[in-house]
Amino acid sequence: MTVRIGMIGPGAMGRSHIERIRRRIAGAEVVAVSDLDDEHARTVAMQIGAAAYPTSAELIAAADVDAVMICSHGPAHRDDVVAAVDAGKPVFCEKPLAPTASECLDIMDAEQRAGRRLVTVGFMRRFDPGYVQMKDILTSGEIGEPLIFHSAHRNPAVPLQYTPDMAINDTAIHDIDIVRWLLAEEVTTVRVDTPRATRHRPGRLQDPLILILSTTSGVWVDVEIFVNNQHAYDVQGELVAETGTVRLTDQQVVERSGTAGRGHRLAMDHNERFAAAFDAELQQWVAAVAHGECTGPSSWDGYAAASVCDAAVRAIHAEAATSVSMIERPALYR
Ligand code: ISE
Repeated sequence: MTVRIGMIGPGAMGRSHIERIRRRIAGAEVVAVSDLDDEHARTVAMQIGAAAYPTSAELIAAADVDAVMICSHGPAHRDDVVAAVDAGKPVFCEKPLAPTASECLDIMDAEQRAGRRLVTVGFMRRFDPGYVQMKDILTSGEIGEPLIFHSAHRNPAVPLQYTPDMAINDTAIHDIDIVRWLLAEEVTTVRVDTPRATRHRPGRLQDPLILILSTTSGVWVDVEIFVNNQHAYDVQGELVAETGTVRLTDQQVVERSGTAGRGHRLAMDHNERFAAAFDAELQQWVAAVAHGECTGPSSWDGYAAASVCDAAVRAIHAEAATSVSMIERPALYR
């Protein structure tokens, strides 16, 4: 079976997913697109031989759309995810599931009304071979209990429309999710520290930021968010456990020698750094949809990450450690 996908919001991320589906993902094709910018939707549709719909509601209702991918900006996610769930269609929603935990609750309510999981959230790091190996080593028990996790998330630059809250809701959310997934426990408190700001930040953005998280069992996590480092997309992670540590390496497979010395190049964006992870997450989603199943990060994961983000945004303004408040996990997500 070929899964016929309708994509809402084919911006930069959406278009890279379209390329991926056309070139590397088996069993799927994008048959419909819609965008707030109607002309953009028509242009993309023409390029890939899909239908353009003037509204997301019409795309979701289209009889030849089996499943929906939502790649629009975060604030637009909730209504479209809920509409797709109400229509009984599987949804792949790019992160964040929604910018606030309360919007994520609306999505979980829709799934509970439907009586089944239909939503998969695009937390692609869970599919990265480095993080997967780190989790395998931890769960094997070989290095004992986890104690500390150091994370760094660096971007070369961000656009002018990147707002201060996006450093949390759009960037740090990846580190928050990977910590929950790796340690299989929830984050309970968040503090946000603000080091000296780089002169290369646009406007009044606070950059870099340091998040200090602690988890249910007391694991201590530091996350450096630095989104204007001017040189590379650089994601670092080091897990410190009782009898060993596991650290991500850079993903390059060759080193080059020349007049400047010996070394490897660094990735410049998330598509390059996490190419294998994006392929794996989409292939798994397509295969699950084809079998009438729902796998991958759930709405609960989207909600839990958003709850930590809400607390982090409060922590910046309160200049103090803040507790994460979450509802009890509904049975559907246990
Ligand atoms: C972007 O939306 C991503 O998801 C990238 O992985 C992240 O590094 C970047 O900061 C975000 O804006």
